[in-house]
Amino acid sequence: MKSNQETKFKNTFEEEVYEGLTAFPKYLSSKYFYDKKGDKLFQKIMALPEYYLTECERTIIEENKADISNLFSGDAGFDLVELGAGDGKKTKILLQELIETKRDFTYKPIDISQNVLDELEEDVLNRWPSINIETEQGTYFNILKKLSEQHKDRKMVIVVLGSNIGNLPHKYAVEFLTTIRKSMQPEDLLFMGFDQKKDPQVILNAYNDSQGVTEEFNKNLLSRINEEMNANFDLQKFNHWPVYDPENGTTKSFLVSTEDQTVTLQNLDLDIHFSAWESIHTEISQKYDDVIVNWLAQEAGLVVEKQYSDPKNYFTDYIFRIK
Ligand code: AVI
Repeated sequence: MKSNQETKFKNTFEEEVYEGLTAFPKYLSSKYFYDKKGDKLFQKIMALPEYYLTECERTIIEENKADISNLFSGDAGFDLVELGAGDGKKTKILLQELIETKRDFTYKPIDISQNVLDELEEDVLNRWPSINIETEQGTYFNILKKLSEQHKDRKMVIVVLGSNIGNLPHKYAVEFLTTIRKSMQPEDLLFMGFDQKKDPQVILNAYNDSQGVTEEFNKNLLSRINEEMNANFDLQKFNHWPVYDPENGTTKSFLVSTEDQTVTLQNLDLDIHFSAWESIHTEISQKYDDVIVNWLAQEAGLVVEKQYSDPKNYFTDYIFRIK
């Protein structure tokens, strides 16, 4: 392997790719799945029959929207802060309910992508021209920091849908929840989705769909490196390989090199050697049960106030308060 210690990185993507591919075992962060093409592929995944998470959470929200909006609203007005809003499909069920029942609220969707926010804002305003909507572009961390520094005279309800927390190992999940807790006051609520432990085959199918969209989603990371770092990954020479460990509830996705090969990343002045069947770990998608969620909450200074599950108990949305 050739490496140049003096390499200057153009951005954290380059730096993290360098770190991950020169480590043993090799890894890459799933946060880099989401460029324009990755966003589109993820939308496609969410519509797949095998990717049950979306439909389960939609059912939960649809069936409990009256109860949830009562809990959110209380007696006064509130800010509905959605982290990682995306296209807001599931949230719109709640927005409809809140508007029909004439609640006083401001919808504050937050996303890393300004493009996503612009489309969401346009759609929401088309549906409900009188809604109060304030979009904010940024990372969760920066926005939460800002929220915790603001003086708030209004109740805040933070919403994180889709089991996004599952892409973090427990240590970082606790850090994430702790950061959220620090931005909350006693009357504030956190509404968050957690995908549950279930038949391992159902989970494996969700991450190894029959149309190969999840494979393309994982391999898009290699395409991005090819394009952005002038590299020559041959996508055909890597197999997408998800595994699920029912003991700890962790799904891990790998890209496995099908042969002995060397890949060059010209912009990083780096040659990476892969032995035949060597892996790159790309993502974790953690699955939970009530014990784990209560433990995470406890570690972060939160308590579960209420929870809602779909009829098959595949997915649960929990409402947390500060302890
Ligand atoms: C965004 N996140 C919760 C998804 C998940 O289920 O881990 C990303 C994903 N990866 C493969 N399919 C979907």
